[in-house]
Amino acid sequence: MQIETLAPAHDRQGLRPRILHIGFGAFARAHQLVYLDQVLADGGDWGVIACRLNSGVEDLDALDAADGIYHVLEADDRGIVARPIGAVVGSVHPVRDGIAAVTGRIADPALAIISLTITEKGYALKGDGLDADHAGIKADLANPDAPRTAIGVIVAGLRARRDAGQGGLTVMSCDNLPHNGRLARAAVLDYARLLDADLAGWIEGNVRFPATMVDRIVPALNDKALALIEQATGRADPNSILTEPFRQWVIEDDFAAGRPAFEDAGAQMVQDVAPFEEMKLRMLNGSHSFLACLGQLAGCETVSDCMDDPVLRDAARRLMLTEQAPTLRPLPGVDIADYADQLIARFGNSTLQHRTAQIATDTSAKLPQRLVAPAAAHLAADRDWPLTALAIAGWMRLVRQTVEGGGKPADPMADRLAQVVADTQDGGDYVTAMLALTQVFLVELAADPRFAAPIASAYLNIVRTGARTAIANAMGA
Ligand code: NAI
Ligand code: CS2
Repeated sequence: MQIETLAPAHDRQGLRPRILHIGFGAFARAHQLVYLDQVLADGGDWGVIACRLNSGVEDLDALDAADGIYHVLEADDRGIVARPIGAVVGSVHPVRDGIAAVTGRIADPALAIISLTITEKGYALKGDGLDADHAGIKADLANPDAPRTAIGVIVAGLRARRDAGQGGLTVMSCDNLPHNGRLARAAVLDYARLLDADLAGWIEGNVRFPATMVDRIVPALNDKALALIEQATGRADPNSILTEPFRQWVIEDDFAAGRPAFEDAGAQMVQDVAPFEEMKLRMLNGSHSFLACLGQLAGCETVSDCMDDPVLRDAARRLMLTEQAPTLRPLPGVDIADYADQLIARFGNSTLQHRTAQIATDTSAKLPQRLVAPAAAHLAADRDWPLTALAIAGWMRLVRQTVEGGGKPADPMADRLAQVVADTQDGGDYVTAMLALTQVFLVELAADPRFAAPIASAYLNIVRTGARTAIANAMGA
């Protein structure tokens, strides 16, 4: 495979710790940091402190040892471009450095932005607000000076910042949640209110929470990608990462203390992110979850394997165009059929090796925005939604198969899911019990037979014929 390794885009003189990125995983390295690196080619002092909260001390040690520099490999079937990224100026980890090192970073007057990629479950949400029964949140509220959740850490840091007499800053969520700015704000404010009403007031007045739509497919690092990284850079570096050439970032222009000129690197700065977010979460992520669950049941290890199967490929495109697109607000300048074709082409990128099992991780936190909300829209409009029903049923089937096989679903609700399987006979009773999970399905929706019946029937079809035939039958109907 042809690999072109680029020279650094800028020298690193003058960078200061102005952004704290919490959740410095695969995606942040290949998305936000790439935009920033490109902005820095024109100057500026926007350095990043890479932060992880629980796992990942070794990765941060390796990053420090490399002076913050790593490579992003942009790959498609034609070749690879390896781009050095030099925006990181330091790292911090509460387990390695102590929590005061993290809150001290937030209190630093140089800091202007806390950006987040902490996964959907990292916000500890229930519905539109904080889940006050969340075990981690309860522990942090009992011991707020030694927080372990992201929300607890952010609020402890904001308290240190207020107490130090510093001004406000911006908390920018870059996770795949609908209205991610509003939800991050709700989680932070709900938590702060439970601790200290004055602090909550200070946060309301001084901290901005812009929404963002983020898009770039960045699979977890695997051995093949590591070998390509070594080939491109001479080092099997755990912080370097393989991704696709495509990237998109739509950002609500609402920052408290300045921001990099992200638009110079191609980001779209807008007043309302919601229509972009909805389009991406439903068209891309909805079909990703469809393929993750049903593709896995059909024996496909990766998304590109799914695209090699005409039944799955055609079904993904049909899901996008007939069951997701009709639920969206039109976006000026976006041709939805072109967008769908582009997604199918991106899914077919075989260099990425994007595992269906990885995407199926945490599905209980993904289904509501990706598939349940569109189904609710179809009910309201009296339209059919057979592929959406199959995707939801496919998740239920995968959970049952995993638990019955002696495994544990990789999901924040794993224990509850295992309990549902243990307590029910397979079939309609099981589907009913799954629909009663209020974290995933709104109570009134689950109680509506027009919602429950298609899912139960899709589930029984998957059990009877297997996932692939169930899809083929639904397509033929
Ligand atoms: P990753 O596994 O490489 O990194 C996840 C990061 O989140 C790690 O730093 C981990 O320590 C942290 N984290 C996990 N659970 C947490 C919790 N409960 N509280 C606080 N931090 C927690 O995953 P990756 O690929 O970086 O994805 C992270 C998120 O980025 C996704 O969940 C999604 O919301 C968003 N995203 C990912 C894309 C991708 O293709 N990988 C594309 C678009 C968005
Ligand atoms: C995927 C996303 O893991 C998942 O849930 O659907 O991470 C997907 O790769 C990105 O959103 C693409 O931008």
